[in-house]
Amino acid sequence: MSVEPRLDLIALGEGMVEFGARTRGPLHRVRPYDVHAAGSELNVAIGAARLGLNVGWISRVGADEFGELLVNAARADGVDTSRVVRADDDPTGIFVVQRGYPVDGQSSLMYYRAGSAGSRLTASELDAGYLRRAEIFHTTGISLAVSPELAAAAREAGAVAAQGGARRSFDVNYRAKLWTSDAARPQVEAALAETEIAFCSLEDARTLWAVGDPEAALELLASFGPDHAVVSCGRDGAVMLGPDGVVVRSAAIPASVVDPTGAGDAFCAAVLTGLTRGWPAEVTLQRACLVGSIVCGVAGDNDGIPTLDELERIASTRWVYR
Ligand code: KDG
Repeated sequence: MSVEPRLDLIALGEGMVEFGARTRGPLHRVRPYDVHAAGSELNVAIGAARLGLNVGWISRVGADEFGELLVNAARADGVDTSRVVRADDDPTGIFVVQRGYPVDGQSSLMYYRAGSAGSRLTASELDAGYLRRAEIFHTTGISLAVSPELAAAAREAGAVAAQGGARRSFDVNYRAKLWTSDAARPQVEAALAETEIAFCSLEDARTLWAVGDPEAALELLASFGPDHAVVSCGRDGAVMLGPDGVVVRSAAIPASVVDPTGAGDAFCAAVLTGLTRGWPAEVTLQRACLVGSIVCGVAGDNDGIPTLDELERIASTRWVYR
């Protein structure tokens, strides 16, 4: 009997097609759009695969053109999509990005995902044998927020993957358009209690727990249970706490922001790659900040994520990390 190989990472969550406004301004005046594959967990899967990990993505997409687009995008980077369910009756979700308006340098997202195929993934559609092959299982607060079915599927998948020996990775990824902070807090805390590697932006820590100091946010995250905690602080870089109790810091790499959406996912993919490949903690965090900054400068959630070779080349030409 052949034993299926382990996967470095399995990410679970809804993929979405992004319509990113090409021009700044209110969407009712925007005409041209760029179309990209997106969705937080899919971004992480694509990013980690591009950086060299062996990755699977679990999701549900419509049996429609946009479902095809997402699956093709994942496959193009070598992500295994064999456990992506095709739904005949539900459409693939989309979102539209308004850029640089009303606040310069910021984007806002409009979701068209109610009743989408991805929001209707159920625990009964999971392949337990596949999940047990994961070294790391990753999901985010978005999956908890989108629908009760998807939240239950994400929790069940994490539990099964952990039985198979996976470390569970969870990014808080609070989205105010999906739920309130009061609704999110208890569910996010419960997820963190069942997580080994936790990610949170300082902005989300502020929103959910009124914590605005990076190291206090790290401690808070770790207090829920994870042995690895990472807090991204935008233009102020990032901090990471490892199982050895050592806190590592990295400055942000200045970027001229074209599209910040997806930068947090790219950052997360790079941290998970560093942890998997045994990079030193400082290198892991610096590379993750660099990847996040590169992604901010490129349109699309994951289009700017470099391959490992590209990343090393870029790192060696930027004076900060020479
Ligand atoms: O992190 C990027 C995501 O916000 C984007 O891809 C859309 O998945 C998405 C969401 O639910 O916000």
